[in-house]
Formats: sequence, C-alpha cells, structure tokens
Amino acid sequence: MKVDQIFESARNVLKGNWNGKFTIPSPTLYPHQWSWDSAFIAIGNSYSNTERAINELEFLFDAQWTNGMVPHIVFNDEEKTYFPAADFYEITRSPFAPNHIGTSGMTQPPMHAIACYYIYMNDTDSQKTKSLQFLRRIFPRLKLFHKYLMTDRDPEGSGLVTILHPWESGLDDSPVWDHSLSQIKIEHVLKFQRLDVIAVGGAKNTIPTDSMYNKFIYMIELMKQYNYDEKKMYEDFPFKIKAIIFSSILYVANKYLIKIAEIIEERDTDEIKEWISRCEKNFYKYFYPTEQNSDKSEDGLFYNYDIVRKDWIRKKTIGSLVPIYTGLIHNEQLPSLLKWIQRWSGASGRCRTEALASVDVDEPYFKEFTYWRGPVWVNTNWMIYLGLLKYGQIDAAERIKQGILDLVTNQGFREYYDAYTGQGLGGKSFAWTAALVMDLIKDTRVGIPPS
Ligand code: 2M8
Repeated sequence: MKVDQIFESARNVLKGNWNGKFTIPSPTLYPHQWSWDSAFIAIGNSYSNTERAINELEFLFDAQWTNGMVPHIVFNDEEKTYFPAADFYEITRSPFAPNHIGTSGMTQPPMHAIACYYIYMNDTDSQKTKSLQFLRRIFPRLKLFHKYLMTDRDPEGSGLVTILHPWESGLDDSPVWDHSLSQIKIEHVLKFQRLDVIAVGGAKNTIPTDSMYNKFIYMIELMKQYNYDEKKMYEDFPFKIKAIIFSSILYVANKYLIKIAEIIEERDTDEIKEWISRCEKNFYKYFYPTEQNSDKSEDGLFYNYDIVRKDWIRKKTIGSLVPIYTGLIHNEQLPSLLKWIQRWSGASGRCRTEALASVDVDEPYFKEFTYWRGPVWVNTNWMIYLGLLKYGQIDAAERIKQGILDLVTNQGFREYYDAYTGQGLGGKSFAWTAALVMDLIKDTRVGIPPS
C-alpha cells in the first residue's frame, strides 16, 4: 500500500471514531473519551482537521477538576458497553470533581501541550487565527494540570510524577506493577462483570488476568474510601510509583508549554522552567540505578521507582527505553541504549517486526500477545522514534517507522500487535495508532522534543 493510501485510511479511522463531541479510541472496545488517547488523536487531526483537534481537547479540558487534574476518562452517559462506568467512580466524593459530566477519578500522561503545539504548527490558515485563540484559551488549563502534577503528585519536589494506579501510567497491565499489586490484599470481593472479555471476542489471553483486573477495580474502591483526597492518599496509599514514561512526557510537555507561552506572548514562564530543571536534576537519581546506589550492577537501562518500597522495579520494559524521548540521555550512554533497542526489535531474530516489543523478549515475564506484557504498541514506539531522531540516529528511527507502517499495512490500525508474528490484537480501528501513523507519514518533525 502506498503511504498516501495509508494516510487516507488512517484519516478515515479518526473520522469514523468521531462521535460529535470527541473521538473514541476504538469502536470495538472503548466507547468513552480517554485523556492521552485524545492528545494523540489531536496530533493526527492536526494534519487534516484543525477544528476537530481543537474541539477534542476542549471537550476533555472542560472536564478538568478544579485542582487541575485532567481525568483519564470522560464518560459518554449513553454508552453502556464499558466497565467501570461513571457511576462506579462516585467522583462527587471529591470537592474538586466536575458535576456537569461523569469522569474517572484518576489521571493519565500529559501529552496535551505537545498536541496543542502540533495543532498550531500544522494549522494551514495563514493567520493561524483559530489555533492561536485556542492556545490562549488552553494555556492556563495546561499549566494548571502540570502544576497539579508537580505538587500533589510530587510532594518530594523531584520534578517527577507519582502514579497511584497502574491505569494512570497508560501501560495498565505492564509487569512493572506486579509486585506492588501483589502487596495489596483485596479485603472485600466486588461483584462485577468484565466487559472487555466480550469486546475481544473471548480472547482472554490477550487481556489482563482476572486477578489483575480485580486489583485494578479494588484500587478504585480504595481511592473512593479516601474520597480522592490525594494528600491523605500520599500518606499511606499502598501503590505509589514514580513513573518513567509519565515523567518523561511531562518533561517534554513542559518544553512545549514554554514554546506555547512564546507564541501567545506569555512572559511568565519561570515556574515552568523550574519544573524542567527539577526533573533534569532528579531524572537519573530516581530512574537510573548505579552501582553506587544499588547492590545490583548497571545494565544501562532505566527503571521505575517504587516510593513505598524505596527501591527500583527492575523489570525490563519499554519504559526502560522511552527516556531517549526526553533528550536527557548522556551521550556516552547512547550506544548501550541502542543495543537494547536493537535487541527488542526484528534484529533479535525472534520478532518479525522492526517495531519494538513492550517488554524485553528474553525475560520470563515477556508474553508476546498479552496486552502491555510484550506486544508492540505504536505510541511508545513513536516516542522512541522521535528520541532517536533527536539523537541523530536516523537509521534506527527509520527501522521503527518502517516496522509500524508494515504492521498497519498488513493488519490494519489495531490497538497492539503480537511481538513475534505482528498479528493485530485488541481493539480494531484504533485511533492513536491511526493518528500517530499520520504523523510518521507527514514527517514534519514537529514532535522532536525541543532542547
Ligand atoms: C487502556 O486502558 C483502559 C483503562 O484506562 C482499559 O484497559 O480499559 C490503556 O492501553 C490506556 O493506555 C488507554 O488510554 C486506554 C484506551 O485506549 O486503554
């Protein structure tokens, strides 16, 4: 298939998933609005429909909590095919929650400032009137969101974000969370029906296990018991993890927030610069165990940090590589990271795709077709692709891009792909896969993180 045909099919996925208010991630699995999906989707739409990209993000930010949190799901009341639904979250327990619309009570990675910059840059109107007005309206909201992440989610002042639920990471079922989840004992069993099993046609081995899923739901119950009071939760909540991908995205998003401030001539950027420098100071300290501060030897990889256990979570996942997206990697570390990147792609000899698996294929916890435990996901590959470009690693970046284009050509725009065979899995007509493929094809390099 030619690239302009792929681009057109991707555009049609976004069109097809638009419900008049926002774009759903997938008609076969996710009927509501998801926060970081919307940002990826707006990046895709920025190439073909500025207005829709703007509406998408404004709808999401209209549901922002007054403490700044952007909820990870904004619910469409009429849809009944997804569990847990709005009523399960009981968000009015929090004084910060909106009362005009149902949302979840947790957040997701802040891709939005990045998407807003794309919208402005790709606006073909010579005056950029609409996108400029949009940037003026959205800037304070983006900043409030980042401020919330840099305060409530970072009492340590590290510039890095603590997540309170695996769903906040965006990589829900990753093996990274296994140990922390195993420490949480379900004290009362909740009765509910998993609807995702029906949505994937009973293919249970491609989605999280029941015991994992029960924990996810039980943790929402726990959050409710705290009335979503994050100050209290921070004292003794059993799941608190400084998350690499989340923190990497926030760092990059803060850079784009400064770019947006320049465009709208907002001079006061000191606070944002302070968040950036905090992250620069602490990124290695929290995410990169060295022989000095650990009993295990260095392997050149980054690891999530468990605040409860005060230790690194040494699971080799795509999060170990995504820091390349920040541009914070020291040059001397690059060759070792490139080796890992190669090992996780087609070069390993086991995977038929050049795009990277979500878990190191040599680890016992790698599962080629189970959700975030091994399959290829386009969004994390896209971040690594942009990071490689930032470091001038054009060939390695091109291999990933080609890998993604092959996957969508052969299997369509799917939620994820079997790491060995490249078979399409999970949701069909998956919006962020389509949106990011549009960006890869246009190759504008707007997404290479600014220095
Ligand atoms: C997946 O997460 C949801 C819960 O938020 C689910 O499993 O039901 C994740 O892949 C997440 O990153 C994504 O935003 C969401 C919708 O695509 O699906």
